[in-house]
Amino acid sequence: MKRIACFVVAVACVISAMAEDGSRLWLRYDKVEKAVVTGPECIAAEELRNFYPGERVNLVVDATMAADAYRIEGTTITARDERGLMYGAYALLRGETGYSAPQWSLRILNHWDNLDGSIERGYAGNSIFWEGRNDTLIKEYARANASIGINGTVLNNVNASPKMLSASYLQQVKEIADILRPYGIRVYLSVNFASPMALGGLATADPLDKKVAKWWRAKAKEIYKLIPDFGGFLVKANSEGQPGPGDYHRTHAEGANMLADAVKPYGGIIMWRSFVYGANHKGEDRVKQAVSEFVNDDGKFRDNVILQSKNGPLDFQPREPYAPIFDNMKRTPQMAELQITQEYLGQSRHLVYLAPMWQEFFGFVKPDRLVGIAGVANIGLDKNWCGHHFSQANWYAFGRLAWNPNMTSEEIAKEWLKATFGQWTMGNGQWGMYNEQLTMGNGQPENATNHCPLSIVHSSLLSLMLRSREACVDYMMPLGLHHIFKFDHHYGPEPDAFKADYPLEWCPVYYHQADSAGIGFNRSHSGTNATSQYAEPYRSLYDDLRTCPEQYLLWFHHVPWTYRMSNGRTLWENLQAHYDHGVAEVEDFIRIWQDAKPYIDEQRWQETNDRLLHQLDNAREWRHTCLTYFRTFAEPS
Ligand code: GCW
Repeated sequence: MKRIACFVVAVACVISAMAEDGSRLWLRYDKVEKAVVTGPECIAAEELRNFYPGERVNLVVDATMAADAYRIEGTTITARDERGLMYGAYALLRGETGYSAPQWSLRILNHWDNLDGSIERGYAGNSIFWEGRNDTLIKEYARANASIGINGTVLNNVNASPKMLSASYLQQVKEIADILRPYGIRVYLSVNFASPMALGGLATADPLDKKVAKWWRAKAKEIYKLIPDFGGFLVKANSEGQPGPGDYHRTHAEGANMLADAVKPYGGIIMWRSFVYGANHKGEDRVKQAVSEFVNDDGKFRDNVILQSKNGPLDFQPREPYAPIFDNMKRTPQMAELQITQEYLGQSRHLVYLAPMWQEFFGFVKPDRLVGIAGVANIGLDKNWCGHHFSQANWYAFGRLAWNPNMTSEEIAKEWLKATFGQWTMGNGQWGMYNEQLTMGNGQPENATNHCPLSIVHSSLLSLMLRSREACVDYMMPLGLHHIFKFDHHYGPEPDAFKADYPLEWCPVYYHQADSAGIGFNRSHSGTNATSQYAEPYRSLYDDLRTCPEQYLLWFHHVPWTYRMSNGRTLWENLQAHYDHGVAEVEDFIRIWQDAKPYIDEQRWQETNDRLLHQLDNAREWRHTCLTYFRTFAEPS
């Protein structure tokens, strides 16, 4: 009997060791409980005591160190306070040494989570914060964020419900803040500009109305009483139907400043979004509207207001040129908003590693021009947090780039792969430990009973990740095409879509402008002149068809189908070749994944494989739909 029980326990252990549902993210350390840790009792000490495989770690506090920075010498971590020690501890667990300090003090996730638990553009289940709130998960979330340096989170959708600021919800925010605080994460809220009316019963939300300002001051006081380290507000105003100061003929600066004054006494900030189009700009090229709308406000904002802008001037497309608002607001602190959730990049169904896209952006908008960085989160209640196992890499990469935007996509992907798939199952069910030296060199893993080419698996997965974003651009919208997605849900192609009762800026035909003469949106001086919003050298570079980088060609120019491109082939031939290449890439990704099968645990392999097969179907659909439609112009019968 006893023997049977032992056997059952042993089998259960093996099964649980094998069950890999992705819930442990990149934090898949095994408990070793070996190290003696000296220094203050804190998260760093706890993590190292549990997981550091060495014998001893010293934690040293040095008040002269910069905020959040750490130094690792041997097994001594030095930092200004417990938060810095915590970042240092996670770095030591990653195998880092030396000194490191973050680029920005604001490294913030934006959750588009609604109070009913749904998530706008969320593809990984419902919210961990609202309705189905799960405090155990929130703690794990805090730890995961801390491990990559994220130090702030906006808990609710920018399309904000006024209810967010009601006493009962603020109590919940306080409870969440209490869970996040030990991990160095501050809480922020998106606010609805008309809250004083919806919640406070006022007749107006005019920012220059004294009662309105007083209402916000009282609200700030109430919040800070509950949450003394509350970060501040994020505001989407006069955009896509949201209320704002424009409703009272007030400027964005007037609206933002009124809120800024309310949180100022407590050290709070206002992150004011520039994602505004439509209403005041009928007929103007949508990509020009943010600059038109905000340029007169430059220099008029309080010092605790930050303008938050998406990386591109349109809306998180697979590829956009950088947003020229970063060139135009010279006296206003700015933050960039990146989108981790893949709204327009295959959502949680496509494997698309986004770090290369973000780095492309930092190539134009240098990190030191920004005071912070925000990422629209891809996190939900799904077992694996992000829907797709590889979408975890985008959360990871956002955090790592928020800490150090000079890291390469490759470095980050290597780190992530090692941490996430670092324990490989052998084909025969045995486990092999990832070993950097062996896998990055040509050796074989020490304990492999079969010959396991880990280095090959590893480098092919790396290559898959690094090629995935360009592949997505190719099979969706190459050469500068943009926004030819299906209406509303933004998954799949609909290049012919036009609906008279929709704003023109939502219609694909408005963006590709295909006709018998050619394809593309003329934004040069002979078109909408959007190029004039760019600083040199980009203004001239983009304006001239001959110097415009081909990856932005159809973003800035309407180009004849027969136009000869740099490779000597016509635009139409090139367009087809890009779609073909995109599809071929996904076919290759599937081959790579098949080859990796023996070395990946079953569940994650299977779930990723199912998605890759779906991705291939969708890539083919993109190619077929777009080329069939464009052919009607390019090769009229
Ligand atoms: O990309 C668009 C999305 C909206 C989103 C909006 C925004 C939160 O389709 O769902 O709303 O951008 O960024 O405000």
